[in-house]
Amino acid sequence: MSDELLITVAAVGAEVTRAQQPNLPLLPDEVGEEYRRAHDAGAVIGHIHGRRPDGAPTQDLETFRAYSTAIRERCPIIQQFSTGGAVGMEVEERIEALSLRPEMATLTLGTCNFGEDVFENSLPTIRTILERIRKFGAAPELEIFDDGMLATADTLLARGILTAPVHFQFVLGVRGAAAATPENLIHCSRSVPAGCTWTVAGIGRRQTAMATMAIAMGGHVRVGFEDNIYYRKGELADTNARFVERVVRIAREVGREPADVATARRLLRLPAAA
Ligand code: KMH
Ligand code: ZN
Repeated sequence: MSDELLITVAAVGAEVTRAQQPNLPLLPDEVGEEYRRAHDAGAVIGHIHGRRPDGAPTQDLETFRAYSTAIRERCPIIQQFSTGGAVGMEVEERIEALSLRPEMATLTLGTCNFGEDVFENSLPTIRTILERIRKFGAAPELEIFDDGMLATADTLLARGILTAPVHFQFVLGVRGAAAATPENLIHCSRSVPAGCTWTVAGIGRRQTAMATMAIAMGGHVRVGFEDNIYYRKGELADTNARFVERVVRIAREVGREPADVATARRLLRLPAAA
């Protein structure tokens, strides 16, 4: 188990609205400041979705260029572009910003219900996204929403389409996919091949409980408005950094320190200097 804790912040997301969370960053300067605050608090990976100024989700190249520049000007957080985008997006839209060569990009390994919608990731879609991720030199983060996606990870690793060690993200608590329970987190963590790293993103009010479990188990943590907007019951968080600060406090209580960016690159096997 690594003593260093990788903290990912998912500060924007594709679904949460300003009406639900008035502090949601949308414009490039707001996004840049939000990732800087989270990085100052201890986050080393920034999971990024695009939004238009009116809040509509977009994976548009120019939006990502503006976000990426605004973040880079302010802090060295490792940029991880979403390739999931929002439900219903065409795959080409989901991956067009990868030409900006982010250090990391997500790769969801299957289709699942997503609230009232369906998050579609057929095998041909997965292959298309993976090819584009490789073309532009990003490291994939395997997004696992349920057990079927773990099975797909096994298959792709066995066929050599994916190669270990690789980084997994367990997104637990989406309505229609695997629940954010201790049993599911243990099951997921036991499924990753030796040498791989893993992170959990607990959705909604399970965010802190899942993060606490992962810290104790030797895993890593994702927090942020994409997954949860409340600091505690009935109290909206004023910034994503609040979640990061809380995770850092919990981690230190059990002897784990937040990793810095250089350590994160080493743990994730990313090239040393971007
Ligand atoms: N917005 C979700 C439908 C990812 O970022 O790669 C998909 C998602 C996964 O957030
Ligand atoms: Zn996402």
